[in-house]
Amino acid sequence: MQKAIETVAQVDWLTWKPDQIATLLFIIQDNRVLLIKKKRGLGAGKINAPGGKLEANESIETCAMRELQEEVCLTVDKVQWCGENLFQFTNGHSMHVHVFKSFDYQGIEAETDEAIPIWTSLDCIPFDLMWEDDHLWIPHMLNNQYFSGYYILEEDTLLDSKIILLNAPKR
Ligand code: 8OG
Repeated sequence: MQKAIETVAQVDWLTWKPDQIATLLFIIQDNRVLLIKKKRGLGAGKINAPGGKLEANESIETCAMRELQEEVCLTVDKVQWCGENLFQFTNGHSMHVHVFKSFDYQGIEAETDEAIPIWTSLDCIPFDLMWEDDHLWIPHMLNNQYFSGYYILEEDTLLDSKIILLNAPKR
C-alpha cells in the first residue's frame, strides 16, 4: 500500500503540479494591514487577506487585483510579489498560492457577499483565527523577505512545513 503523505520531504516538489493556482494580496498602510473575514469558499470563517483562484487567461497579478476589487471594492494599480506557498492536502488536492503586497489603493473598502474588510494593526494580526501556516510566512512577508513555503495539510491541520528564503523575487 502507498504510504500516506505526511511530510514535506515525501513530495517531489520539482515535478509537483497544483490543481489550482491562487493569490493573496496584503494592502499595507500606516502600520496596518487590510485583512478580511471570508464569508464563503475555501477557508470560509477564517481571517485572511483578499485573494482567490486564478481564472483562465489571467496573470497572477491581475488575479490578485481582481479579487481585491471583488471582495472589498478597492482598486490597486500594481502589486509586488512577496513569495509563494505550495500546499499539498492529504486528500490529494493541491494549490499554489502567490502572495503579493501593495502600499497604495483607491476607493473605500466595503463589505461584499464574499468578505468583511478588517484593518488590523501589524502588531495584532489574529493568527489564531487564520490558517495554521500563516504565522510561519506572514512575518517574512512583513520583513520584506521573499520566500517559498511548502506545506502538508490534512484539511485545516498543518502536518508539516518548510520555508526557504529567497535572494530575489521570482516575478
Ligand atoms: O476562491 P477562494 O477564495 O476559495 O480561494 C481560496 C483562497 O484561500 C485563496 O486566496 C488562497 C487562500 N488560501 C488557501 N490556503 C491558505 C492558507 O493556508 N493560508 C492563507 N492565508 N490563504 C490560503 O487556499
